[in-house]
Amino acid sequence: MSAAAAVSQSRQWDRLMTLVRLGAIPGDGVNRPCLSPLDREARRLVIAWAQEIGAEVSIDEAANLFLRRAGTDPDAAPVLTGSHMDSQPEGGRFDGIYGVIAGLEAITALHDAGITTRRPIEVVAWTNEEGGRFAPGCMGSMAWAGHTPITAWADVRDPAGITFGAALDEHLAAEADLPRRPLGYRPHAYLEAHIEQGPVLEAADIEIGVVTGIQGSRWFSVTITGASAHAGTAPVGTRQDPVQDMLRAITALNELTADPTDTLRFTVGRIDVLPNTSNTVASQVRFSIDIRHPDGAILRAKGDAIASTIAAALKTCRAEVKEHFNAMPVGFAAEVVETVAAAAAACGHSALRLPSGAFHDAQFVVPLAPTGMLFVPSRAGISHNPAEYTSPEQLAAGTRVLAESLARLAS
Ligand code: HGY
Ligand code: MN
Ligand code: MN
Repeated sequence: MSAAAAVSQSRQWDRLMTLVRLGAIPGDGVNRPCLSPLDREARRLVIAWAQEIGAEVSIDEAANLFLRRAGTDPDAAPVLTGSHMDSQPEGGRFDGIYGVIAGLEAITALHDAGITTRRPIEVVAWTNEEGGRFAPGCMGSMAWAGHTPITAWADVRDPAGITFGAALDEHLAAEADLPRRPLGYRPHAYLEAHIEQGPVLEAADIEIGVVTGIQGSRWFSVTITGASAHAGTAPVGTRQDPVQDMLRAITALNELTADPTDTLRFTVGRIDVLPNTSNTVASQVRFSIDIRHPDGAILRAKGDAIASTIAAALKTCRAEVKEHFNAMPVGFAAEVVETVAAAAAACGHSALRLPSGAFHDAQFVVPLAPTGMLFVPSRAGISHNPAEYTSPEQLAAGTRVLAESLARLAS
């Protein structure tokens, strides 16, 4: 039996639906923050499933979780697959977790089919890909890849004021029973399965996305400081109102990032106002900027113009702009891209090559090893939303192609 044939659609779906209960929110969504008790409960479930097939479990100092299936050559560089288990605050049931469960299902299928591979295969669950609780995202993969030390984010606070450093220490203490491994290594190859989170595959009625690369993303946080005042007595003409200046800044940024081809993506997704009461002119406003483009030169030019554009737009307040995420566009390795394309053909699934609009941990593995991704369709292209949906059949098709690809890369 081939690895693909041994993939169990029902086992995979049942496991995904079991994990949905950990952080379930109305509308079939999930809110499972990284390094939370819910995250730890979900990891314990995945660890137990991995131990059923004798996989070795370990974590590193960034709390990245690894499930290792031995190969015949223990010294061979492993093939790495996986994704993330943390979700957006109003996330869906499949973003991230599908790639971890698909990786687990792939090594379980190899186990069930009695297939040995020369190389070990490791499934990873990266810490804090989303950046929803602690910004920025991809902290686990950036630390693992040597891109940024994990200590760089120790003082980043979540909305409740808890620091990333404290949350990580608490998490590592709770998982002190798990073997610890050093941070980082060079895998033979990395292949991540993920939902597309966009409309392309569904619109083309295609089963598998052969991902060619990931567009670039830059995140900034903007703090505009004014002076709080009484909403009734303070004349508008004398106010230093950061909310009004924020509107001027965002209007100017909309002009800076206007793109008739709708390729450049500019998003303000988070706004915090202080003191946030209806009858006090705000003292301070903080808002997020997420800007993306597949062309590195354009992303650099537009991102580098953000601070000056804001400064020119303000009337009465001052602004501080900080960049805290900078992931330039990456192209995936032909060796992995072609392996996925060949595996999809071998499994009899239609395939389409496309770039990724969402960023992924794979972006940071690219400098270390031949890297690629495969996508399964998202209904109506919806993601980062409880309505996110991919069918059991579509998920199983992706996992069959993943299992076949891993078997080829690991032999
Ligand atoms: O934001 C992203 O692109 C990813 O889904 N976290
Ligand atoms: Mn994701
Ligand atoms: Mn996401």
